[in-house]
Amino acid sequence: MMPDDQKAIESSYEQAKALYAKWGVDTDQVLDQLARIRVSINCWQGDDVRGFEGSDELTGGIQVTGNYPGAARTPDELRQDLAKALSLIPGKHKVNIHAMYAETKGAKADRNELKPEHFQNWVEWAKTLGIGLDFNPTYFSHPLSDDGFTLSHQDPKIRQFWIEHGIACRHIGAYFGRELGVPCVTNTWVPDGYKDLPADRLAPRRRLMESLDQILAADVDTRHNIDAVEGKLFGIGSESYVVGSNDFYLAYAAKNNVTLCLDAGHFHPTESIADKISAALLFVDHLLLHVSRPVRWDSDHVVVFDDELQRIMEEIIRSGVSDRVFIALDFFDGSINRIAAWTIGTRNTLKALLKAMLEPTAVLKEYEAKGDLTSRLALMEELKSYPWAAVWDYYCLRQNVPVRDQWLAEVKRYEQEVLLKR
Ligand code: RNT
Ligand code: ZN
Repeated sequence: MMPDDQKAIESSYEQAKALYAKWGVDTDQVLDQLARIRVSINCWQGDDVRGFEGSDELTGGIQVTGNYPGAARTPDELRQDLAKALSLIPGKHKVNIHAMYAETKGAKADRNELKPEHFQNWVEWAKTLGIGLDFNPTYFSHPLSDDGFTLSHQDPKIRQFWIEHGIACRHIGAYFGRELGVPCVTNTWVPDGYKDLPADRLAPRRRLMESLDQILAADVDTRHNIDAVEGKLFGIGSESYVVGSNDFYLAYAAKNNVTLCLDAGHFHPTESIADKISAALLFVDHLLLHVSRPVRWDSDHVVVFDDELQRIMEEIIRSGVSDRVFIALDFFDGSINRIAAWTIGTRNTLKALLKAMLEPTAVLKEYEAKGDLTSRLALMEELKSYPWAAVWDYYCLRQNVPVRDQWLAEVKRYEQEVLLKR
């Protein structure tokens, strides 16, 4: 960056700082607060949810479309791509991996036999970058999930296989947390459900509950591993009935003191997960968010800077619960450069967090308490055009990552030099 550009960014920041200070917001403090938040970046955007097991079929009712060149084919390629994206994103974050990204070095280890050692390369890599790792058991893209049921399967042998997988994954999560000094969130999502109308909605749900009970009964250090459960409305092939619905998991999480995961794409189109945060947090200790973007259905588009994203981040900040909400990304788009996808989605998430942190929430709450709803709306609307972007640019500068769209040239260069040669 030219010294002149740098000066311009700094002087715009000083002006913004003075404007926010009038409302009692200290922008320097806000940037320190933002730097402490880790966003969990989903590794599966880098290879279209393929994993390293050699399977080329993605099942479980989720889908990636697009055939952009350069998808990572090996663990080293995926980590190289992730490191590139991380270098374009301000702050220290986490990478979210799935059990299907195990490295068994040619040895046969089925999902129920996975061990911490199969993820040693991920841990070594995370240590060199100073990042954390999150984890997910993989209950899809496997022969024993082919008929659409896993933890709620009516065959006790198949259920047992998946219960063992769930337990193995909690131990791996604890290994991540212990090794990296950042607790690992291990998130359970199962695809179980029916395409058409079930005659019995109750029995599969009872079996899912009992399987989860068995998985959670295994003794795993909760200082290092945090268990989360993720519900869903429908998937491809489970349009009529999903065993693990939101109601099921909300009740399960509250009763069993586990973290509830809310995925932005797993609700009816007009429902917002932003409104669910304050309700759920009265009954569960922690939430995990899968920040995603549904377009007409649970399409998992790259997160853009839209109203929904801003509402979610505002809710976290206004409720003062940033230490109780784990923010993870969940999107997979194979139609654009995958490193750009990570960079766009993560930078947008951080921008929305920053914008929310810059809000003089105390003032808005005071207007509200006094019944001055006119001032509440007036200030909320004026704040939308406050110079929060100048604060963002300064943050990128200070964190030594490209300012504004300068990251794109870096991604294009990497595409030429690395991705197109694959
Ligand atoms: C599926 C869930 C789940 C997956 C990942 C790959 O609908 O959102 O979180 O996207 O586990
Ligand atoms: Zn999700």
